[in-house]
Amino acid sequence: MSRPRIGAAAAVAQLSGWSAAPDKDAITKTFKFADFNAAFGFMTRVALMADKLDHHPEWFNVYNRVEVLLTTHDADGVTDLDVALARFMDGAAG
Ligand code: H2B
Repeated sequence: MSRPRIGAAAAVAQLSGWSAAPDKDAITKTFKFADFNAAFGFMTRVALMADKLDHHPEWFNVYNRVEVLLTTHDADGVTDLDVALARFMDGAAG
């Protein structure tokens, strides 16, 4: 059972620093940290929560930068689960 799709525009309106992705219904944000240790600590905290929610990010890390894209594959677009994970990420980034 997939959740209802709310769409990227509705999601970014509830968040800060997140944008609608250009080519699919998804939201994106780039997080910057002091160094790789801080970036990977963030990714570790997020990974544990993502697995608990059974909702996983698409992301790319180079050194202190983590580029994140959130969408719900089952719904083929953005749902409230993406908003929940985005909020958790914002909190985990400090
Ligand atoms: N993550 C995301 N972002 N979207 C999904 O639809 C999704 C997921 N589905 N993680 C989950 C896993 C599903 O594939 C498993 C079988 O529950």
